[in-house]
Amino acid sequence: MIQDELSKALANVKTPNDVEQIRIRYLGRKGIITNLAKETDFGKLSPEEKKDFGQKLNRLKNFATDRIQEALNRLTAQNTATATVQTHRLIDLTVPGSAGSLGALHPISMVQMELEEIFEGMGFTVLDSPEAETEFNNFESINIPSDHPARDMQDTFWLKNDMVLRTHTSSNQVRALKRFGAPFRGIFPGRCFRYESIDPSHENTFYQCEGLMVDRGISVANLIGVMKTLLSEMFKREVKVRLRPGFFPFVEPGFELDLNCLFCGGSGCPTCGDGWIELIPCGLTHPKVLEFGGIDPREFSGFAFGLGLTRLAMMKYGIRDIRYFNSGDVRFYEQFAPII
Ligand code: FA5
Repeated sequence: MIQDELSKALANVKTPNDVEQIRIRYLGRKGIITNLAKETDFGKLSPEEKKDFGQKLNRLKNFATDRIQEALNRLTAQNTATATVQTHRLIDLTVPGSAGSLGALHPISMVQMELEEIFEGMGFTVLDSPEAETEFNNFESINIPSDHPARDMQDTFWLKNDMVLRTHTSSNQVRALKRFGAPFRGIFPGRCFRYESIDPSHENTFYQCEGLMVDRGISVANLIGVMKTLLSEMFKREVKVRLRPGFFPFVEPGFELDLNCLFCGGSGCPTCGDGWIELIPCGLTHPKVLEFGGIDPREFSGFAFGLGLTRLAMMKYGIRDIRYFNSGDVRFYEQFAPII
């Protein structure tokens, strides 16, 4: 029986191509069912027999067409189910999802942004500045000629083109005065470099934030007022500071503003040594610096400070060793990532 043979053949198909081969074998131009009509001598049949043969042939064609379509449907359903099972094998929906990594700002960037906001609130402009400097800007313009002993305290990296990696952000004082004139109020945060023995509070690459204010009648009272505002806003609490004389060729008088160590409360520890962290050297701008900047020191006076930004970040976040900042240790940085 053609029906039985067809059904048997379709039961074993594995792919749509197998089904197509069977379709061609039975219903194709020279297929078994198609040939039935061709091989029959209709002339010898009575009208009744013709009608009967035609109906049987049609039923057979419909049977074959339906079974073939069913076989195709079955294969498609099987393929979809297999694909679904495979996908589910790859994606285990019961495993908790892994949170995307957002990254975090470096603690120095966070402190710098906070500083900028505080100073902007006091009317200071924030200025960007180059890390590779001329010897003139880094030393001479701020009253440190080549034979001055202060140069020994700030040994640095010299470039082949006679530029230096700046040792401090004070290198911007005269540049800013020349460009903006007086009155002036600005800060220059940035990276500095020194040929330094590294220990818990000294790095060869660290950040400072310079501040400069020049106007008529500026005195030490203005300097202290600005420093107090800065520290109370930064630490959001009372902190103990001390002001002691300090020498810098570009200020007169000069001071060291030290912060009472927040780790040991002033008793002394590996981070601070004697209970105080040297944080903000400062003073009234030396008349020579004003002159280098094209400002008349008889009309204007000013103050400047060079805040140790990296050390401020240490105090703010309780980081006991400065070497973490440049360590590249992700575990350190991750602690500053927002919790999601
Ligand atoms: C200066 O660099 C002066 N230019 C600061 C200044 C500016 C004085 C304006 C007066 C007026 P000093 O070398 O002390 O000064 O450095 C300033 C601050 O930078 C220090 O108090 C300290 O907090 C930080 N600092 C200096 N050297 C290092 C270092 N190797 N590692 C980390 N922080 C440092």
